[in-house]
Amino acid sequence: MALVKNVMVLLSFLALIEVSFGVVYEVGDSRGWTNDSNFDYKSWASTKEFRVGDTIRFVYNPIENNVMLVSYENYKSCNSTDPKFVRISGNDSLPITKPGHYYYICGVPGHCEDGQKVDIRVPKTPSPTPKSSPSPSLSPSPSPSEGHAPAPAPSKGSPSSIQYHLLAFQLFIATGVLACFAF
Ligand SMILES: *[C@@H]1O[C@H](CO)[C@@H](O)[C@H](O)[C@H]1NC(C)=O
Ligand SMILES: *[C@@H]1O[C@H](CO)[C@@H](O)[C@H](O)[C@H]1NC(C)=O
Ligand SMILES: *[C@@H]1O[C@H](CO)[C@@H](O)[C@H](O)[C@H]1NC(C)=O
Ligand SMILES: [Cu+2]
Repeated sequence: MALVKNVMVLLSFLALIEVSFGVVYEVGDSRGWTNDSNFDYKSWASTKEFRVGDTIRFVYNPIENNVMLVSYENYKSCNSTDPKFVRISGNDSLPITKPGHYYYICGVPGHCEDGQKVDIRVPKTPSPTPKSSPSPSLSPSPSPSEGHAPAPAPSKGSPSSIQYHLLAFQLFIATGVLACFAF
């Protein structure tokens, strides 16, 4: 029973770390935020599981692009006349502070119409991570953030290395915590 309790404590601890650090998602991965070649931001977003505490980062050439948060209506119609806010630095990190939809478009004429728009959907309750029942073994689960950190794209590009750092950090903590319980 003590073991089960320990495992529960460990899992909550990991969840806490996950929430306090979050994941940084670079929009478009190595392609960035661009109007080139009609990059499909919809399918990019569909492979992600965004959560409160994560950060959305837009990296782009600020001479030719910008970032606007808009309403659903204006997202649909690519209307950039009344944005909720505008970012123009070329490297904008936008933390997710609450659930809901974040509708971003590029306000440069024609770009949103060419597909430079993304809907960041953040579910109210994180979808329950299918956790296997606590294993009697003391070895830490190899993937504490399973179901959250996106599977590293096997193809090309450099997925934000910060994700790997976080994972490594979690494993490091998990090992430490397990060691404390074990002795
Ligand atoms: C992207 O936008 C730039 C400047 O607005 C434009 O010159 C270029 O043709 C666009 N690229 C595509 C693929 O539409
Ligand atoms: C664009 O949005 C603004 C504010 O949301 C609205 O007043 C305006 O009529 C819209 N323009 C078009 C062409 O739909
Ligand atoms: C963007 O900014 C972050 C820090 O906010 C930095 O780590 C990253 O290297 C920057 N990326 C580029 C392409 O400048
Ligand atoms: Cu643009």
